[in-house]
Amino acid sequence: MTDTAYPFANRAIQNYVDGAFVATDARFDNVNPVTGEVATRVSLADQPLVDRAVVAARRALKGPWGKMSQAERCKLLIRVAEGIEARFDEFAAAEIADTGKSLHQARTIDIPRGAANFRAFAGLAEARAMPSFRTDLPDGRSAINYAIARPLGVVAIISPWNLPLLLMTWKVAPALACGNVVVVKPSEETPSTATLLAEVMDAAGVPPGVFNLVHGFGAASTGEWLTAHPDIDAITFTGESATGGAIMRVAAAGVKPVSFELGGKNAALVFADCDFDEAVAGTVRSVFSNCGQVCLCTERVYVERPIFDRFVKALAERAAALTIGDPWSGADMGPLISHSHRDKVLGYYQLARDEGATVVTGGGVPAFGSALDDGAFVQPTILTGLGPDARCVREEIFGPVCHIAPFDREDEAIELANDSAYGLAAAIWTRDVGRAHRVAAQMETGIVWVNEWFLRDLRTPFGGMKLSGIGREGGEHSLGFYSEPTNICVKL
Ligand code: NAD
Ligand code: 6OD
Repeated sequence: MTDTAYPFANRAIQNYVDGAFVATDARFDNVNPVTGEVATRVSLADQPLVDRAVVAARRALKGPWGKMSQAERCKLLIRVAEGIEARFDEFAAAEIADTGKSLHQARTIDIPRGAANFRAFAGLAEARAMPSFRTDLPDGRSAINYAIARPLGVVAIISPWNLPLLLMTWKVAPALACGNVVVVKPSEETPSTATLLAEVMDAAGVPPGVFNLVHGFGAASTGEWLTAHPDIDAITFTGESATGGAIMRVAAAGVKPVSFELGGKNAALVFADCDFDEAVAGTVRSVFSNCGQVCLCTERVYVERPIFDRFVKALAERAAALTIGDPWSGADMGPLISHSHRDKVLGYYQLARDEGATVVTGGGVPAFGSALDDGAFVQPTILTGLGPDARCVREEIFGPVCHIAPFDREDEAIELANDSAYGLAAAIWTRDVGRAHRVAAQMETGIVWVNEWFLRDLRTPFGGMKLSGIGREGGEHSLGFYSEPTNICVKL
Protein backbone atom coordinates (compact mmCIF):
# COMPACT_ATOMS: atom_id res chain seq x y z
CA MET A 1 0.00 0.00 0.00
CA THR A 2 1.29 3.50 -0.83
CA ASP A 3 0.20 7.01 0.05
CA THR A 4 -1.54 7.26 -3.33
CA ALA A 5 -4.35 5.55 -1.40
CA TYR A 6 -5.00 8.88 0.41
CA PRO A 7 -8.79 9.05 0.07
CA PHE A 8 -8.89 12.83 -0.50
CA ALA A 9 -6.10 13.03 -3.08
CA ASN A 10 -8.57 14.03 -5.78
CA ARG A 11 -11.42 15.66 -3.90
CA ALA A 12 -11.75 18.45 -1.38
CA ILE A 13 -12.73 17.71 2.21
CA GLN A 14 -16.26 18.81 3.12
CA ASN A 15 -18.28 19.40 6.25
CA TYR A 16 -21.07 16.99 7.23
CA VAL A 17 -24.22 18.65 8.54
CA ASP A 18 -27.73 17.22 8.94
CA GLY A 19 -26.81 14.06 7.05
CA ALA A 20 -25.32 15.83 3.99
CA PHE A 21 -21.81 16.74 2.87
CA VAL A 22 -21.58 20.51 2.57
CA ALA A 23 -18.97 22.71 0.88
CA THR A 24 -18.54 26.40 1.59
CA ASP A 25 -16.76 29.08 -0.45
CA ALA A 26 -13.88 29.44 2.01
CA ARG A 27 -11.16 26.80 1.81
CA PHE A 28 -7.92 26.12 3.63
CA ASP A 29 -4.95 23.88 2.83
CA ASN A 30 -4.31 20.50 4.37
CA VAL A 31 -0.52 20.14 4.29
CA ASN A 32 1.34 16.83 4.37
CA PRO A 33 4.16 17.36 6.91
CA VAL A 34 6.35 14.68 5.28
CA THR A 35 6.96 16.86 2.21
CA GLY A 36 5.35 20.18 3.04
CA GLU A 37 3.07 19.76 0.01
CA VAL A 38 -0.64 20.53 -0.01
CA ALA A 39 -2.43 17.17 0.23
CA THR A 40 -5.90 18.58 -0.32
CA ARG A 41 -8.15 21.57 0.34
CA VAL A 42 -10.67 21.74 3.18
CA SER A 43 -13.99 23.56 3.22
CA LEU A 44 -14.09 25.94 6.19
CA ALA A 45 -17.37 25.96 8.13
CA ASP A 46 -18.56 29.54 8.51
CA GLN A 47 -20.75 30.73 11.38
CA PRO A 48 -24.07 30.09 9.56
CA LEU A 49 -23.00 26.49 8.90
CA VAL A 50 -22.10 26.01 12.56
CA ASP A 51 -25.58 27.33 13.42
CA ARG A 52 -27.15 24.88 10.96
CA ALA A 53 -25.21 22.02 12.55
CA VAL A 54 -26.42 22.90 16.04
CA VAL A 55 -30.04 23.29 14.84
CA ALA A 56 -29.88 19.94 13.01
CA ALA A 57 -28.42 18.28 16.08
CA ARG A 58 -31.22 19.62 18.31
CA ARG A 59 -33.81 18.40 15.79
CA ALA A 60 -32.30 14.89 15.76
CA LEU A 61 -32.25 14.84 19.55
CA LYS A 62 -35.97 15.59 19.70
CA GLY A 63 -36.66 13.29 16.76
CA PRO A 64 -35.48 9.84 15.70
CA TRP A 65 -32.35 9.64 17.83
CA GLY A 66 -34.09 10.67 21.04
CA LYS A 67 -36.83 8.13 20.40
CA MET A 68 -34.50 5.24 19.54
CA SER A 69 -34.03 2.50 22.14
CA GLN A 70 -30.66 2.12 23.82
CA ALA A 71 -30.23 -1.30 22.20
CA GLU A 72 -30.88 0.08 18.70
CA ARG A 73 -28.50 2.99 19.26
CA CYS A 74 -25.76 0.65 20.43
CA LYS A 75 -26.34 -1.64 17.45
CA LEU A 76 -25.74 1.36 15.17
CA LEU A 77 -22.52 2.19 17.00
CA ILE A 78 -21.27 -1.37 16.47
CA ARG A 79 -22.05 -0.87 12.78
CA VAL A 80 -19.87 2.26 12.87
CA ALA A 81 -17.01 0.23 14.39
CA GLU A 82 -17.42 -2.33 11.61
CA GLY A 83 -17.45 0.49 9.04
CA ILE A 84 -14.09 1.78 10.30
CA GLU A 85 -12.66 -1.73 10.22
CA ALA A 86 -13.95 -2.29 6.67
CA ARG A 87 -12.11 0.85 5.50
CA PHE A 88 -9.06 0.31 7.72
CA ASP A 89 -6.45 0.99 5.02
CA GLU A 90 -8.13 4.22 3.93
CA PHE A 91 -8.29 5.44 7.52
CA ALA A 92 -4.59 4.62 8.02
CA ALA A 93 -3.63 6.39 4.78
CA ALA A 94 -5.69 9.44 5.75
CA GLU A 95 -4.15 9.64 9.22
CA ILE A 96 -0.64 9.28 7.80
CA ALA A 97 -1.23 11.93 5.09
CA ASP A 98 -2.41 14.44 7.69
CA THR A 99 0.17 13.76 10.41
CA GLY A 100 3.13 11.89 8.90
CA LYS A 101 2.88 9.45 11.81
CA SER A 102 4.57 6.05 11.49
CA LEU A 103 2.75 3.30 9.65
CA HIS A 104 3.15 1.08 12.72
CA GLN A 105 1.57 3.69 15.01
CA ALA A 106 -1.35 4.30 12.65
CA ARG A 107 -2.03 0.59 12.08
CA THR A 108 -1.58 -0.67 15.63
CA ILE A 109 -2.89 2.22 17.74
CA ASP A 110 -4.79 5.04 16.03
CA ILE A 111 -7.16 3.19 13.71
CA PRO A 112 -7.85 0.10 15.85
CA ARG A 113 -8.66 2.38 18.80
CA GLY A 114 -11.06 4.36 16.60
CA ALA A 115 -13.13 1.21 16.14
CA ALA A 116 -12.55 -0.05 19.70
CA ASN A 117 -13.95 3.17 21.19
CA PHE A 118 -17.33 2.53 19.51
CA ARG A 119 -17.41 -1.15 20.51
CA ALA A 120 -16.40 -0.41 24.10
CA PHE A 121 -18.91 2.36 24.77
CA ALA A 122 -21.76 0.59 22.97
CA GLY A 123 -21.21 -2.35 25.34
CA LEU A 124 -20.76 -0.23 28.44
CA ALA A 125 -23.85 1.88 27.78
CA GLU A 126 -26.01 -1.16 27.17
CA ALA A 127 -24.84 -2.85 30.36
CA ARG A 128 -25.15 0.32 32.44
CA ALA A 129 -26.95 -0.02 35.75
CA MET A 130 -28.25 2.98 37.70
CA PRO A 131 -28.47 2.76 41.50
CA SER A 132 -31.81 2.43 43.32
CA PHE A 133 -32.54 2.67 47.03
CA ARG A 134 -35.44 1.71 49.25
CA THR A 135 -35.86 4.50 51.78
CA ASP A 136 -37.55 3.92 55.18
CA LEU A 137 -38.05 7.02 57.35
CA PRO A 138 -38.57 6.92 61.16
CA ASP A 139 -42.08 8.40 60.69
CA GLY A 140 -43.19 5.28 58.82
CA ARG A 141 -43.05 6.64 55.27
CA SER A 142 -41.21 4.56 52.70
CA ALA A 143 -40.16 5.24 49.14
CA ILE A 144 -38.23 3.76 46.31
CA ASN A 145 -35.58 6.03 44.78
CA TYR A 146 -34.20 5.30 41.37
CA ALA A 147 -32.20 7.34 38.90
CA ILE A 148 -32.64 7.51 35.17
CA ALA A 149 -29.85 8.73 32.88
CA ARG A 150 -30.83 11.19 30.19
CA PRO A 151 -28.54 12.67 27.53
CA LEU A 152 -26.93 16.06 28.11
CA GLY A 153 -28.23 17.16 24.69
CA VAL A 154 -26.13 18.80 21.98
CA VAL A 155 -22.46 18.19 22.78
CA ALA A 156 -19.63 20.17 21.16
CA ILE A 157 -16.51 18.07 20.66
CA ILE A 158 -13.20 19.82 19.95
CA SER A 159 -10.25 17.55 19.26
CA PRO A 160 -6.51 17.92 18.59
CA TRP A 161 -4.16 16.67 15.87
CA ASN A 162 -1.85 14.24 17.60
CA LEU A 163 -4.08 11.12 17.69
CA PRO A 164 -6.90 12.49 15.55
CA LEU A 165 -9.32 9.56 15.11
CA LEU A 166 -8.51 8.00 18.48
CA LEU A 167 -9.11 11.16 20.48
CA MET A 168 -12.19 12.30 18.55
CA THR A 169 -13.93 8.91 18.79
CA TRP A 170 -12.94 8.64 22.47
CA LYS A 171 -15.55 11.39 22.96
CA VAL A 172 -17.97 10.81 20.07
CA ALA A 173 -18.58 7.16 21.01
CA PRO A 174 -19.64 7.64 24.66
CA ALA A 175 -21.55 10.82 23.81
CA LEU A 176 -23.66 8.99 21.21
CA ALA A 177 -23.93 5.84 23.36
CA CYS A 178 -25.54 8.00 26.07
CA GLY A 179 -28.09 9.32 23.57
CA ASN A 180 -26.53 12.72 22.85
CA VAL A 181 -26.11 14.36 19.47
CA VAL A 182 -22.76 15.89 18.56
CA VAL A 183 -21.14 18.65 16.58
CA VAL A 184 -17.46 17.83 16.12
CA LYS A 185 -14.63 20.17 15.19
CA PRO A 186 -11.41 18.27 14.56
CA SER A 187 -8.08 20.05 14.44
CA GLU A 188 -7.52 22.11 11.30
CA GLU A 189 -4.30 20.08 10.87
CA THR A 190 -6.14 16.74 10.68
CA PRO A 191 -9.49 16.89 8.89
CA SER A 192 -9.29 13.60 6.96
CA THR A 193 -10.20 10.73 9.31
CA ALA A 194 -13.03 12.80 10.82
CA THR A 195 -14.48 13.14 7.31
CA LEU A 196 -14.08 9.42 6.64
CA LEU A 197 -15.91 8.83 9.92
CA ALA A 198 -18.78 11.01 8.64
CA GLU A 199 -18.93 8.76 5.55
CA VAL A 200 -19.02 5.69 7.80
CA MET A 201 -21.80 7.21 9.95
CA ASP A 202 -23.76 8.00 6.80
CA ALA A 203 -23.36 4.47 5.41
CA ALA A 204 -24.21 2.90 8.78
CA GLY A 205 -27.58 4.67 8.77
CA VAL A 206 -26.98 7.02 11.71
CA PRO A 207 -29.90 9.47 11.39
CA PRO A 208 -29.22 12.96 9.98
CA GLY A 209 -28.19 15.52 12.59
CA VAL A 210 -26.85 12.99 15.11
CA PHE A 211 -23.20 13.35 14.02
CA ASN A 212 -22.24 16.72 12.53
CA LEU A 213 -18.75 17.69 11.45
CA VAL A 214 -17.50 21.23 10.96
CA HIS A 215 -13.98 22.07 9.79
CA GLY A 216 -12.00 25.18 10.60
CA PHE A 217 -9.66 26.88 13.04
CA GLY A 218 -10.00 27.64 16.76
CA ALA A 219 -10.10 31.22 18.06
CA ALA A 220 -12.36 33.59 16.06
CA SER A 221 -13.22 30.68 13.78
CA THR A 222 -15.25 27.47 13.69
CA GLY A 223 -14.04 26.25 17.11
CA GLU A 224 -15.00 29.41 18.94
CA TRP A 225 -18.29 29.79 17.01
CA LEU A 226 -19.16 26.30 18.18
CA THR A 227 -18.10 26.56 21.83
CA ALA A 228 -19.76 29.98 22.17
CA HIS A 229 -23.00 28.82 20.57
CA PRO A 230 -25.89 29.44 22.99
CA ASP A 231 -27.71 26.24 22.04
CA ILE A 232 -25.02 23.70 22.85
CA ASP A 233 -25.42 21.93 26.18
CA ALA A 234 -21.87 20.79 26.97
CA ILE A 235 -18.31 21.03 25.70
CA THR A 236 -15.74 18.25 25.70
CA PHE A 237 -12.25 19.27 24.64
CA THR A 238 -8.78 17.78 24.23
CA GLY A 239 -5.87 20.07 23.53
CA GLU A 240 -3.54 22.61 25.07
CA SER A 241 -4.12 23.88 28.59
CA ALA A 242 -4.22 27.51 27.41
CA THR A 243 -6.94 26.63 24.88
CA GLY A 244 -8.85 24.87 27.66
CA GLY A 245 -8.71 28.12 29.64
CA ALA A 246 -10.06 30.11 26.67
CA ILE A 247 -12.91 27.63 26.13
CA MET A 248 -13.72 27.62 29.83
CA ARG A 249 -14.14 31.40 29.81
CA VAL A 250 -16.60 31.09 26.93
CA ALA A 251 -18.44 28.18 28.59
CA ALA A 252 -18.71 30.08 31.86
CA ALA A 253 -21.22 32.54 30.37
CA GLY A 254 -23.74 29.75 29.86
CA VAL A 255 -22.60 27.66 32.87
CA LYS A 256 -22.01 24.73 30.47
CA PRO A 257 -20.52 21.45 31.71
CA VAL A 258 -16.97 20.92 30.44
CA SER A 259 -14.66 17.93 30.27
CA PHE A 260 -11.05 18.82 29.53
CA GLU A 261 -8.07 16.61 28.66
CA LEU A 262 -5.13 19.01 28.46
CA GLY A 263 -1.35 19.17 28.33
CA GLY A 264 1.30 17.29 30.27
CA LYS A 265 4.95 17.42 31.35
CA ASN A 266 5.10 13.81 32.38
CA ALA A 267 7.81 12.25 34.53
CA ALA A 268 9.33 8.79 34.52
CA LEU A 269 11.03 7.56 37.70
CA VAL A 270 13.68 4.92 37.06
CA PHE A 271 14.88 3.17 40.21
CA ALA A 272 18.19 1.28 40.36
CA ASP A 273 16.30 -1.96 41.12
CA CYS A 274 14.40 -1.85 37.80
CA ASP A 275 14.71 -4.34 34.97
CA PHE A 276 17.22 -2.13 33.15
CA ASP A 277 16.53 -3.27 29.59
CA GLU A 278 12.76 -3.02 30.04
CA ALA A 279 13.09 0.44 31.57
CA VAL A 280 15.22 1.62 28.64
CA ALA A 281 12.89 0.10 26.04
CA GLY A 282 9.79 1.47 27.80
CA THR A 283 11.30 4.94 28.11
CA VAL A 284 12.30 4.97 24.42
CA ARG A 285 8.64 4.25 23.67
CA SER A 286 7.31 6.80 26.17
CA VAL A 287 9.58 9.61 24.93
CA PHE A 288 9.61 9.06 21.17
CA SER A 289 6.27 7.45 20.21
CA ASN A 290 4.40 9.50 17.63
CA CYS A 291 7.47 11.79 17.50
CA GLY A 292 6.84 12.70 21.14
CA GLN A 293 3.41 14.07 20.29
CA VAL A 294 1.28 12.15 22.78
CA CYS A 295 0.00 14.03 25.80
CA LEU A 296 1.17 11.05 27.89
CA CYS A 297 4.74 11.13 26.56
CA THR A 298 7.57 11.36 29.07
CA GLU A 299 9.50 14.64 28.89
CA ARG A 300 11.22 14.40 32.30
CA VAL A 301 13.20 11.30 33.27
CA TYR A 302 14.59 10.95 36.80
CA VAL A 303 17.09 8.11 37.26
CA GLU A 304 18.55 6.80 40.52
CA ARG A 305 22.19 7.84 40.63
CA PRO A 306 23.90 4.38 40.62
CA ILE A 307 22.48 3.65 37.14
CA PHE A 308 22.30 7.25 35.85
CA ASP A 309 25.31 7.24 33.47
CA ARG A 310 24.53 3.77 32.13
CA PHE A 311 20.86 4.71 31.57
CA VAL A 312 21.68 7.98 29.76
CA LYS A 313 24.14 6.15 27.49
CA ALA A 314 21.69 3.33 26.72
CA LEU A 315 18.78 5.70 26.03
CA ALA A 316 20.96 7.90 23.82
CA GLU A 317 22.13 4.87 21.80
CA ARG A 318 18.53 3.74 21.30
CA ALA A 319 17.42 7.26 20.35
CA ALA A 320 20.22 7.68 17.83
CA ALA A 321 19.30 4.33 16.27
CA LEU A 322 15.67 5.29 15.61
CA THR A 323 15.01 5.58 11.90
CA ILE A 324 13.44 8.85 10.78
CA GLY A 325 11.72 9.37 7.46
CA ASP A 326 8.74 8.70 5.24
CA PRO A 327 6.12 6.71 7.19
CA TRP A 328 5.54 4.49 4.17
CA SER A 329 9.18 3.35 4.30
CA GLY A 330 8.49 1.83 7.72
CA ALA A 331 10.56 4.47 9.56
CA ASP A 332 10.24 4.49 13.36
CA MET A 333 9.59 8.23 13.46
CA GLY A 334 7.95 10.60 11.01
CA PRO A 335 7.91 14.39 11.06
CA LEU A 336 6.24 16.67 13.56
CA ILE A 337 2.72 17.78 12.67
CA SER A 338 3.72 21.01 10.93
CA HIS A 339 6.54 23.40 10.18
CA SER A 340 5.25 25.86 12.76
CA HIS A 341 5.31 23.14 15.42
CA ARG A 342 8.83 22.25 14.25
CA ASP A 343 9.86 25.88 14.80
CA LYS A 344 8.48 25.66 18.34
CA VAL A 345 10.32 22.40 19.13
CA LEU A 346 13.58 23.66 17.58
CA GLY A 347 13.13 26.82 19.66
CA TYR A 348 13.18 24.61 22.77
CA TYR A 349 16.27 22.74 21.51
CA GLN A 350 18.03 26.12 21.27
CA LEU A 351 16.61 27.30 24.61
CA ALA A 352 17.98 24.13 26.25
CA ARG A 353 21.48 25.08 25.04
CA ASP A 354 20.98 28.65 26.23
CA GLU A 355 19.87 27.33 29.62
CA GLY A 356 23.11 25.31 29.86
CA ALA A 357 21.94 21.82 28.91
CA THR A 358 24.22 19.12 27.59
CA VAL A 359 22.75 17.79 24.35
CA VAL A 360 23.55 14.07 24.67
CA THR A 361 22.09 13.22 21.27
CA GLY A 362 20.08 15.00 18.57
CA GLY A 363 19.26 18.65 18.99
CA GLY A 364 18.73 19.50 15.34
CA VAL A 365 17.18 18.56 12.03
CA PRO A 366 18.07 15.39 10.10
CA ALA A 367 19.52 15.81 6.60
CA PHE A 368 18.05 13.49 3.96
CA GLY A 369 19.35 14.91 0.70
CA SER A 370 15.88 14.36 -0.77
CA ALA A 371 12.39 15.88 -0.88
CA LEU A 372 12.09 14.96 2.79
CA ASP A 373 14.32 17.93 3.59
CA ASP A 374 11.16 20.03 3.05
CA GLY A 375 9.31 18.02 5.70
CA ALA A 376 8.82 18.98 9.36
CA PHE A 377 11.40 16.54 10.74
CA VAL A 378 13.50 16.96 13.90
CA GLN A 379 16.02 14.66 15.55
CA PRO A 380 15.15 12.65 18.67
CA THR A 381 16.91 14.53 21.43
CA ILE A 382 18.17 13.82 24.93
CA LEU A 383 19.21 16.57 27.31
CA THR A 384 20.94 16.51 30.68
CA GLY A 385 22.35 19.08 33.08
CA LEU A 386 19.36 21.39 33.61
CA GLY A 387 18.06 22.45 37.03
CA PRO A 388 14.43 22.03 38.11
CA ASP A 389 13.57 25.64 37.22
CA ALA A 390 14.76 25.54 33.60
CA ARG A 391 11.93 26.27 31.16
CA CYS A 392 12.78 23.11 29.22
CA VAL A 393 12.08 21.11 32.40
CA ARG A 394 8.84 22.94 33.21
CA GLU A 395 7.10 23.67 29.87
CA GLU A 396 5.41 21.14 27.60
CA ILE A 397 7.50 20.83 24.41
CA PHE A 398 5.44 18.12 22.66
CA GLY A 399 8.30 16.77 20.59
CA PRO A 400 10.74 13.82 20.63
CA VAL A 401 12.79 15.11 23.54
CA CYS A 402 13.40 14.45 27.23
CA HIS A 403 15.61 15.78 29.97
CA ILE A 404 17.28 13.24 32.28
CA ALA A 405 18.32 14.12 35.84
CA PRO A 406 19.68 11.98 38.68
CA PHE A 407 18.14 11.44 42.14
CA ASP A 408 19.42 9.81 45.34
CA ARG A 409 16.35 9.04 47.46
CA GLU A 410 12.79 7.87 46.89
CA ASP A 411 11.24 10.92 48.57
CA GLU A 412 13.42 13.21 46.43
CA ALA A 413 12.25 11.40 43.27
CA ILE A 414 8.61 11.87 44.28
CA GLU A 415 9.18 15.55 44.97
CA LEU A 416 10.90 16.09 41.62
CA ALA A 417 8.13 14.30 39.72
CA ASN A 418 5.41 16.32 41.45
CA ASP A 419 7.22 19.64 40.97
CA SER A 420 5.14 20.53 37.91
CA ALA A 421 2.19 22.71 36.99
CA TYR A 422 0.84 19.69 35.06
CA GLY A 423 -0.46 16.39 36.44
CA LEU A 424 -1.37 13.98 33.66
CA ALA A 425 0.72 10.78 33.74
CA ALA A 426 3.74 9.19 35.38
CA ALA A 427 5.76 6.03 34.75
CA ILE A 428 7.60 4.15 37.49
CA TRP A 429 10.27 1.56 36.73
CA THR A 430 11.11 -0.71 39.68
CA ARG A 431 11.11 -4.39 40.65
CA ASP A 432 10.19 -3.56 44.28
CA VAL A 433 6.42 -4.11 44.48
CA GLY A 434 6.09 -2.23 47.75
CA ARG A 435 7.88 0.78 46.33
CA ALA A 436 5.78 0.64 43.17
CA HIS A 437 2.52 0.97 45.12
CA ARG A 438 3.95 3.48 47.61
CA VAL A 439 5.36 5.81 44.95
CA ALA A 440 2.37 5.43 42.59
CA ALA A 441 -0.03 6.54 45.33
CA GLN A 442 1.98 9.74 45.81
CA MET A 443 2.11 10.82 42.17
CA GLU A 444 0.07 13.98 41.61
CA THR A 445 -1.23 12.70 38.28
CA GLY A 446 -4.42 11.16 36.96
CA ILE A 447 -2.62 8.12 35.52
CA VAL A 448 0.37 6.09 36.73
CA TRP A 449 1.98 3.22 34.85
CA VAL A 450 4.30 0.81 36.65
CA ASN A 451 6.83 -0.95 34.40
CA GLU A 452 4.67 0.02 31.40
CA TRP A 453 3.52 3.01 29.41
CA PHE A 454 0.26 3.69 27.50
CA LEU A 455 -1.28 0.30 28.26
CA ARG A 456 -4.98 1.16 28.08
CA ASP A 457 -8.18 -0.37 29.41
CA LEU A 458 -11.07 1.80 28.24
CA ARG A 459 -13.03 1.15 31.46
CA THR A 460 -10.47 2.98 33.61
CA PRO A 461 -10.57 6.68 34.60
CA PHE A 462 -8.52 8.83 32.23
CA GLY A 463 -7.64 12.48 32.74
CA GLY A 464 -5.36 14.85 34.58
CA MET A 465 -4.87 16.96 37.68
CA LYS A 466 -3.69 20.59 37.86
CA LEU A 467 -3.17 22.17 34.38
CA SER A 468 -3.74 18.75 32.75
CA GLY A 469 -7.49 18.81 32.81
CA ILE A 470 -10.88 18.81 34.44
CA GLY A 471 -12.77 15.58 35.08
CA ARG A 472 -12.17 12.01 34.02
CA GLU A 473 -13.42 10.07 31.03
CA GLY A 474 -13.30 6.31 30.43
CA GLY A 475 -15.82 3.63 31.42
CA GLU A 476 -18.42 4.84 33.90
CA HIS A 477 -16.70 8.25 34.07
CA SER A 478 -17.56 8.87 30.42
CA LEU A 479 -21.11 7.64 30.93
CA GLY A 480 -21.29 9.97 33.93
CA PHE A 481 -20.14 13.05 32.04
CA TYR A 482 -22.25 12.48 28.94
CA SER A 483 -25.52 12.00 30.82
CA GLU A 484 -27.78 13.92 33.11
CA PRO A 485 -29.16 11.72 35.92
CA THR A 486 -32.62 12.43 37.29
CA ASN A 487 -33.56 10.83 40.60
CA ILE A 488 -37.18 9.73 40.89
CA CYS A 489 -38.55 9.21 44.38
CA VAL A 490 -41.82 7.23 44.54
CA LYS A 491 -43.74 6.89 47.81
CA LEU A 492 -44.54 3.29 48.64
P1 NAD B 1 -4.88 23.07 20.59
O1 NAD B 1 -5.38 23.43 21.94
O2 NAD B 1 -4.08 24.06 19.84
O3 NAD B 1 -6.09 22.70 19.61
C1 NAD B 1 -7.01 21.69 19.94
C2 NAD B 1 -8.32 21.99 19.24
O4 NAD B 1 -8.87 23.17 19.79
C3 NAD B 1 -8.19 22.22 17.74
O5 NAD B 1 -9.31 21.62 17.10
C4 NAD B 1 -8.25 23.74 17.63
O6 NAD B 1 -8.72 24.20 16.39
C5 NAD B 1 -9.24 24.06 18.73
N1 NAD B 1 -9.17 25.41 19.27
C6 NAD B 1 -8.07 26.18 19.44
N2 NAD B 1 -8.42 27.36 20.00
C7 NAD B 1 -9.75 27.33 20.22
C8 NAD B 1 -10.70 28.23 20.78
N3 NAD B 1 -10.32 29.42 21.26
N4 NAD B 1 -12.00 27.86 20.84
C9 NAD B 1 -12.40 26.65 20.39
N5 NAD B 1 -11.54 25.75 19.82
C10 NAD B 1 -10.24 26.08 19.76
O7 NAD B 1 -4.09 21.69 20.79
P2 NAD B 1 -3.28 20.87 19.69
O8 NAD B 1 -2.04 21.65 19.39
O9 NAD B 1 -4.20 20.48 18.60
O10 NAD B 1 -2.91 19.53 20.50
C11 NAD B 1 -1.75 19.39 21.27
C12 NAD B 1 -2.06 19.66 22.73
O11 NAD B 1 -3.10 18.81 23.17
C13 NAD B 1 -0.90 19.37 23.66
O12 NAD B 1 -0.86 20.35 24.65
C14 NAD B 1 -1.27 18.03 24.27
O13 NAD B 1 -0.69 17.76 25.52
C15 NAD B 1 -2.75 18.16 24.37
N6 NAD B 1 -3.39 16.84 24.44
C16 NAD B 1 -3.90 16.41 25.63
C17 NAD B 1 -4.48 15.14 25.72
C18 NAD B 1 -5.03 14.58 27.02
O14 NAD B 1 -5.69 13.55 26.96
N7 NAD B 1 -4.78 15.19 28.16
C19 NAD B 1 -4.57 14.36 24.59
C20 NAD B 1 -4.03 14.84 23.40
C21 NAD B 1 -3.46 16.10 23.33
O1 6OD C 1 -6.04 6.43 25.24
C1 6OD C 1 -6.88 7.33 25.42
O2 6OD C 1 -8.09 7.08 25.64
C2 6OD C 1 -6.46 8.72 25.39
N1 6OD C 1 -7.40 9.65 25.65
C3 6OD C 1 -5.17 9.03 25.08
C4 6OD C 1 -4.66 10.35 25.05
C5 6OD C 1 -3.46 10.58 24.51
C6 6OD C 1 -2.93 11.91 24.40
O3 6OD C 1 -2.34 12.33 23.44
